[in-house]
Amino acid sequence: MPVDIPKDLITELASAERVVVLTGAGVSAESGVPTFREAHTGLWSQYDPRELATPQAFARNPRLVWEWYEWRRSLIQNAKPNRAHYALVDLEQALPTFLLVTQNIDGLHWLAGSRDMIELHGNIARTKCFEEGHAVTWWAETDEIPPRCPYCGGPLRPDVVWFGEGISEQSLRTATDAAAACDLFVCIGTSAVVHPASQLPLIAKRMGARVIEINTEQTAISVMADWSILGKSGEILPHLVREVGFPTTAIDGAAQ
Ligand code: BV8
Repeated sequence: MPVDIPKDLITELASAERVVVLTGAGVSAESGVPTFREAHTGLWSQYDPRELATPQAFARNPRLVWEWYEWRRSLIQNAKPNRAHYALVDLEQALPTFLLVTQNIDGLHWLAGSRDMIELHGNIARTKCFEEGHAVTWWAETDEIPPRCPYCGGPLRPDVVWFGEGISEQSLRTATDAAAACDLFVCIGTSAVVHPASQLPLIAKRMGARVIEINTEQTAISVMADWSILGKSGEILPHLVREVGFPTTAIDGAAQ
């Protein structure tokens, strides 16, 4: 599908000094990872994901929540980064100052080669204990679900930020400071409803940055964005990198 990108957007990105990108589940959709709201299809369709992704749900039924994350891990383990992920690696290499803030827990940005990045909501591949927060990379084989922490015996849980849990102060401070200091903020594949991530484009705008949105639908921030480009990030981003004239090393490398 031809991608129509306004010329003034291309000029803005080519001359940008400090760029912050916020990604959501839409960036991983073309890798076959269901968006958060789709992550309750099949046997999980009877549950509201926002009801499962909470400490209360885990305390009430640790087995159910652990198995939901095992199911989501199984969906992610064969997923590969798509052209949107690689285009963001090329942008990171080309721009003077760049920070990627992702709400995604699937690790695909890191896998594609992004390094100046913050995983605001954690990472589903990491496990910690529910009681003391010990990072746990190994536990004894057991039939017990969830398994237990080898240090304190508490139940294990995924190392992600649940609803009602605070984001790491350092990550949030870094993301907020970068949003306040950037001259261009790009929102990609997010419905922009989850706090505090959804505040970042508003902070950038308030501090004078221009805002670009790339999404397959209108969202809560479309009205405040300077450019709202409708379409798939896996199509738009590689085209945008080429239109700006930046090297497409990561995009081309992935194509081989
Ligand atoms: C906190 C990890 C305080 C778990 C997630 C103020 C007002 C209202 C509510 C609140 C508020 N402050 C706090 C809250 C509560 C809550 C919240 O925001 N609730 C929402 C529902 C209103 N926030 C919190 O609880 C946060 N914590 O504030 O703590 C605090 C402080 C100190 C001490 C204690 C407490 C924590 C929020 C983190 C929650 N964890 N993930 C897991 O994944 O299992 S969030 C989870 O949902 C995902 O990670 C994801 O980030 C989010 C869904 O958002 P999106 O990524 O945008 O995905 P979505 O499916 O919605 O949209 C996808 C978009 O992509 C769509 O627009 C679609 O059109 C588009 N798309 C699809 N395909 C493509 C595409 N676009 C481009 N190309 C494509 N191909």
